[in-house]
Amino acid sequence: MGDLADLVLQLYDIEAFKFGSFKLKTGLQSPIYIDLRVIISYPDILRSVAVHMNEILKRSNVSFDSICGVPYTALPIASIICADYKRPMLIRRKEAKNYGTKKLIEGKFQINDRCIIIEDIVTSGSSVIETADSLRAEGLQITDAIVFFDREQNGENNLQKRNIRLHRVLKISEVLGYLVQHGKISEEISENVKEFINQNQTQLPTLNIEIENKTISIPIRQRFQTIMKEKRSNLCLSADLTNLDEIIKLSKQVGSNICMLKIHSDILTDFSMDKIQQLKDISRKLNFLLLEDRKFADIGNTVKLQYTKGLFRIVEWADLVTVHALPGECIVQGLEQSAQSINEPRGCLLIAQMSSKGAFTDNEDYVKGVVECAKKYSDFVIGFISQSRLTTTDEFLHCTPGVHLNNTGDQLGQQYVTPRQAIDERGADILIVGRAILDSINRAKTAEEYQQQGYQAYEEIRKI
Ligand code: 5IU
Repeated sequence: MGDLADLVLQLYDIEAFKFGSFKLKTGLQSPIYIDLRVIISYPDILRSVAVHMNEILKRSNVSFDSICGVPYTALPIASIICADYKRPMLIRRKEAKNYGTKKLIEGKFQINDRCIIIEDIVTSGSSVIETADSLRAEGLQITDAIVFFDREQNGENNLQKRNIRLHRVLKISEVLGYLVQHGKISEEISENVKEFINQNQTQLPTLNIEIENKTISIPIRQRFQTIMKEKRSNLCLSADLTNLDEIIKLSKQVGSNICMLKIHSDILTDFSMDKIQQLKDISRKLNFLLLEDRKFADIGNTVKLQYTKGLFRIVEWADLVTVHALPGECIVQGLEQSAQSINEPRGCLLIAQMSSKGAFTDNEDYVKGVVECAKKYSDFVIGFISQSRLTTTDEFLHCTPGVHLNNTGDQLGQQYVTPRQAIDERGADILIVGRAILDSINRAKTAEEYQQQGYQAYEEIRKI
């Protein structure tokens, strides 16, 4: 495999690391310039980089089904690892093809496959995150990335926030150490570079939302479960705000902490299909589902119209909707039929029980009927809004509103329990939390607290 110090010296000789004063794309003057693209012209060095990365991969003990290289420099590296060690490879295109299949991911995979990302350099982590987002949107599980070189500009932290562990062959401080040791650069240059790195720590890139026109073909139930597992979140934020611009802003702040965002489109004063598309794009980027809490309650024919027509055209953007089972199974039939017109998976949550005091849903026969209806239409009904565990299997997700850490209720009948109680005593999988987060001073921080407490209790109690 060769010594790591030798490899660093070779990289220095081929000018993969340059020292001086370089103007970066951002306008900053940098005392170091790193460009690993040159390695493709030096087959021995290229192979050596791949071998070292494979070593790290082996040592990480991560089990996986495939490897995905990030274009461009990491692609030849990933090819060598895959060919030498007989591992299946995937490629994520930079752009979807605009002819033929329009695929973004090339190569064979199955939903829930575990995939490792391979990258040459990590600075902020944004290219790894972008690749992970695309792979996750197709149902792959991404937990780890192997990089050759870490610039130590906070990429590790940024990736961790997106639930990706970083494994690297070399850190910039190690490279500087080897080069000083072998007399290639002075102590002073090394210190200069360290100072520059310290002063240029990156934050998770702010979202640059592009309209993404991707088609997701994974069944919604599976997608939901994958999102929960990957993000370690069973938190649904109930964004009961009356302004969609504000919800869009909020979704960027808390998007990485939640598995679902619930809205009431009929309370929005500024609803437009353009704005809801923006929210949809954020939900794709930050990997959460959109739930329209419409609480449909009419006959099949009417709900078909309410779901597809009017100002809101809910079926076009909501991954999930809430539905009262009161009218009988015809309501689910109507919605399911309408959903077939959409080229994306759709589903619903049946309201089995309510959290409000004196709810008329507190009736055993009614609840039994709801469960039977869910079982009959289990392709479309993926779970319940409930206040207790209604089935013994894990097929249906139990979503529970009425959650607050330091309040017991409001003036209008809401009754609260803590996240742990909601899971333990009320059988929740998903916690629906509204005002506890919305009314807090730091919504992002509070969302993170509910995410952590909620998921920890969920793991312990459901033993997942
Ligand atoms: N919600 C309930 N209870 C229910 C059902 C829905 O609270 O039984 I069905 C909704 C109402 C609100 C959110 O949109 O869940 C809870 O918000 P708070 O956490 O702010 O109470």
